[in-house]
Amino acid sequence: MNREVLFSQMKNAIIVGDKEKALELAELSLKIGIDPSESIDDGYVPGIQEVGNLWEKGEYFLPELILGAEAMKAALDIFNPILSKRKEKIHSLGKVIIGTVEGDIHDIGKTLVASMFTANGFDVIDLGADVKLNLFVEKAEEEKADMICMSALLTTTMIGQRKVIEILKQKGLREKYKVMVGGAPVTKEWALSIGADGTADNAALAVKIAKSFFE
Ligand code: B1M
Repeated sequence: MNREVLFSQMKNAIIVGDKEKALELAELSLKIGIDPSESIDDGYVPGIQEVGNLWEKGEYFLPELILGAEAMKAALDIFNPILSKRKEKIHSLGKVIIGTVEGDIHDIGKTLVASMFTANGFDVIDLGADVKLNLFVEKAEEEKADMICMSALLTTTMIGQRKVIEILKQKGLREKYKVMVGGAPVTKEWALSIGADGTADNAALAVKIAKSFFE
């Protein structure tokens, strides 16, 4: 099958929330040798973005949003282990604590970023979604991490990123860790205003920036 057709079918599977189809196409793409990153970036992500657009226009409601997300997760569950296994280096580039902040259950982008970090030689501790703000700091201390990464997809939860940086400052730990923030509503201006070390609007850029911190 032509790859453009395949990507468009992937996109459509997410838009209509067809989990079986999303899975089937993910497996097919691997069988015919398409790189998982391409399928994610050119097929599945445009699909979930369109779901978001339709929801914003009032054409989709919560059930459609959930079906789209479940189809997306089913495909990513096939790709994420493959991305994670592509370790570029034997020695770890650094230890990363990552999670989506408290009050926010969006975890698709965060999981993608975590897989890309792993693939590129970082040790990753993924705390999941809806992570208590103190836990980012506690785990970083406990695990002797190098970097704290926080994802937020809601304008109402972005504030959690700032609070974690404040907690670090209160405890005199701010200089001990690099802090990266991300998620669809996060801008460079926001990252700068809260005193984060960096932000990225996609997983590949997140890796590039993280590498620049430690290399
Ligand atoms: Co929600 N949702 N959602 N949702 N959802 C958004 C975010 C929204 C923009 C939709 C819209 O209105 N267009 C909107 C937020 C509006 C706002 O705050 N301004 C919204 C809303 C309102 C909600 C609810 C409140 C709906 C409700 O219940 N009434 C609710 C929130 C519940 C909660 O969290 N408390 C809700 C729920 C859900 C679902 C559960 C149905 C599902 C999430 C399932 C899941 O994640 N397990 C869902 C989904 C799927 C979306 C959209 C459609 C897609 C998000 C996604 O997965 N994108 C989203 C619309 C959109 O974003 N256009 C939307 C794909 C993913 C690969 O991209 O996460 O941006 P993203 O990650 C990227 C980059 O941002 C970056 O790299 C990733 C990969 O390239 N990145 C980082 C991410 N984290 C990073 C961290 C880094 C660096 C880079 O360093 C630390």
